[in-house]
Amino acid sequence: MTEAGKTWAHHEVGKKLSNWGRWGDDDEIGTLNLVTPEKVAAAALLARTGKRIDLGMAFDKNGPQDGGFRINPVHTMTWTPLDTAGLPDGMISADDMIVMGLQCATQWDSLAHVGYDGYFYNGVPSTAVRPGIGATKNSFATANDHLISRGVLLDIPRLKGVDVLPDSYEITSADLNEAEAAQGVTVQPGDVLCLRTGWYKYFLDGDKSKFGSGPEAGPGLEALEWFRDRDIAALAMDNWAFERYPTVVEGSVIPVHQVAIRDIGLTIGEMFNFEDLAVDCAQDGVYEYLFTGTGLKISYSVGSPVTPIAIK
Ligand code: UVW
Repeated sequence: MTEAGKTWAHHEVGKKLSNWGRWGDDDEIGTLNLVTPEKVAAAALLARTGKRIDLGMAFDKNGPQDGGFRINPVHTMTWTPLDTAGLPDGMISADDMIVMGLQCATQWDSLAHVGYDGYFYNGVPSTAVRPGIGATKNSFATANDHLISRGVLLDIPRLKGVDVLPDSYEITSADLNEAEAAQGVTVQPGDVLCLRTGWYKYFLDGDKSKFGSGPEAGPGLEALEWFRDRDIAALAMDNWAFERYPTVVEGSVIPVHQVAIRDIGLTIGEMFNFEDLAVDCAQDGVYEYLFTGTGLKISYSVGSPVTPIAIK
């Protein structure tokens, strides 16, 4: 499409890679349709030893947010044993609540999170995401039971022999092919691809500014065709912006988000922790596992916090 006569490169890529209509005109979950019952049953067989590796952040005041419109979780005790003191049978209990941005830490973006030209995935108009209500279409609540599948880690810094990819490094389809060959694994339809940049190290080191702003490594527009061709169900990243940042697409801010979410219908994840998983996979040479990351069924939400787990 054009704006004041301008053709946007990423809109053209979006047209080519579009999945609109592929699973019906009313579909709201896009590539998560590729997580079939057969896929889940096969993925379950990858849990061979029961070893669990946590891929998520803690949801607490020490989260990655450093100002701006998203806040770290505010956890409050609404009821403690002090409130139940003196009950005749000695019972004690506790309750709590949390206030947080759904996008504030390890998270999924739903297909109502980002679009362009007035539309979200599958032709859902921008008006479907309403002030005071939320996403009346493409909400995360429709998606979350599909986020159990075969997980595959592609470790790009390991391929390149570094701890963390350089600032603004663009992960290409050639990198993805080389990582598969080096690791002896093939990404298959319906997989949740876990793509490591090493960026999470900055968060672990306490450098929130480096982790959450400025030039960042990630995939660019070119890699989107690879994700579409391989028919992955979801793509989780260990960085903050998901994509190579800043983009080289002139005049755009997050074009890879726009095409991935709006056109391909790809559920994307951010701020996943792949550090322990990367060490474990390098040790045992096994880069596939049962991935669980269902998130929260929050009605009308445009995303969800998640505590994803890899089970080997
Ligand atoms: C935006 O900031 C719009 O997106 P994300 O949180 O997915 O990076």
